[in-house]
Amino acid sequence: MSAEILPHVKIRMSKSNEDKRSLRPAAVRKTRSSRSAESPDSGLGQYGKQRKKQSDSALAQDLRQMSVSGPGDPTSSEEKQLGQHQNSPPVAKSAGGLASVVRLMKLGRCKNVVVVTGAGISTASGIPDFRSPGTGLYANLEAYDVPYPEAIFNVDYFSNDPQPFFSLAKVLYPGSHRPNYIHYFIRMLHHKGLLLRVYTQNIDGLEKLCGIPDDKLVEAHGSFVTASCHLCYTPYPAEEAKRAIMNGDIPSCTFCAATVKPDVVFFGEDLPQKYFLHTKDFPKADLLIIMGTSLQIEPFASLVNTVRSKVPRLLLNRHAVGPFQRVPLRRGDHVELGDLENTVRRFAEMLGWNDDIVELMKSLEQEQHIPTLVNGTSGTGGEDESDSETDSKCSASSCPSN
Ligand code: CNA
Repeated sequence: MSAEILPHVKIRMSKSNEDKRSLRPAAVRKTRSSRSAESPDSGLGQYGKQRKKQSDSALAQDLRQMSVSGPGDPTSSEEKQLGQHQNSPPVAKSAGGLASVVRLMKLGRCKNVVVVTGAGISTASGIPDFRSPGTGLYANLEAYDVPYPEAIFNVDYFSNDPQPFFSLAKVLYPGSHRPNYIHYFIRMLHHKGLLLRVYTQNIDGLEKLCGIPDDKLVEAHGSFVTASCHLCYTPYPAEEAKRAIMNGDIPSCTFCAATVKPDVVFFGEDLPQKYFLHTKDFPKADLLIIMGTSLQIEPFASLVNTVRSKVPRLLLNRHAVGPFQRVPLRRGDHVELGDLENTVRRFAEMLGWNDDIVELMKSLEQEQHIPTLVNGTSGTGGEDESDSETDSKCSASSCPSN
């Protein structure tokens, strides 16, 4: 299937011309087949040098730990079933899978971890993804009365008829779903001082809700936290927009009377400015973890090709996607297929983090530190502060083996 393009390369009308000029050059549209999207660093890079220095015995140990992960060698019959996606091409064999990545993390070689996520990390919270056969939103769109699935996130379609999106928004609005183990695993990466940034395509706000601070999070496809006119971009109180949408009303702009929508990014709209942090983060990353995404939406999907060429990339998903469908895999690529929550639990157990994550989940849920996102009085402010303090006390090299 070809990748969909979210052409978020224009700057919103409300932004100044200066902004337009400063952002446009960074927003080169990329495709998965584009060579320019491949790693900018063809040299060894920091990670490459470290690998070169690795002793023969360490390498031999790496080799002994190698396992083939994926549908060909599932850990359970359930995962076997889940791993065999209808249209999956032959899956490249992953040398090492989780074990190799865990080993690198325990050796302290992954101190700038970038995480890329999609709707698959939130299915365990009860939010359907787009493309999972049977359960995904695209397979269940009769209720929304749209001519084709993407219409629901098409800004021109919305302009003409906002109702399909507003019906879906009622399901997706933050408030009725809780972060799950996978979100807390990412938060634990931050807590251990290893998270450079998480780039999510999700609009459910669950990363924020589990306490990942704003400065560690890029919500590339926007969120429900703010709202504005879809035509003139005049800001509109998010809480009022939510109230109207939940009541079946259509919020309209106080300036031009066009329909207001939450600031989730539609096809044909711009990505938030924060997205462009990727130009610094990906070349700096020493480990890329990709979770729960079909890597179908551009330009986001091509981000995974912009880490340095020797940097390990770990795909955790139900089936191989994007560059992980290639046979053979790029050296340093690892794939672990199966149910994401099970895989991430296993990952955490191998790192020795499971108890910490369970404890963190319990304390946050019990202490009701779940902030209200829409009214802008997010409780993450206080939490962020304490979490950042924790980070500064936590030496990145010593934490992973804790
Ligand atoms: P997608 O295209 O639906 O892909 C999801 C991927 O996750 C697929 O490859 C699935 O196989 C995989 N997956 C789903 N559940 C599991 C699981 N339990 N274990 C392992 N793998 C699993 O969604 P993408 O995120 O790739 O597409 C990007 C879209 C989806 C963004 O624009 C989002 O705004 C949009 N979206 C977001 C949400 C949300 O915020 N929770 C929900 C639905 C759609």
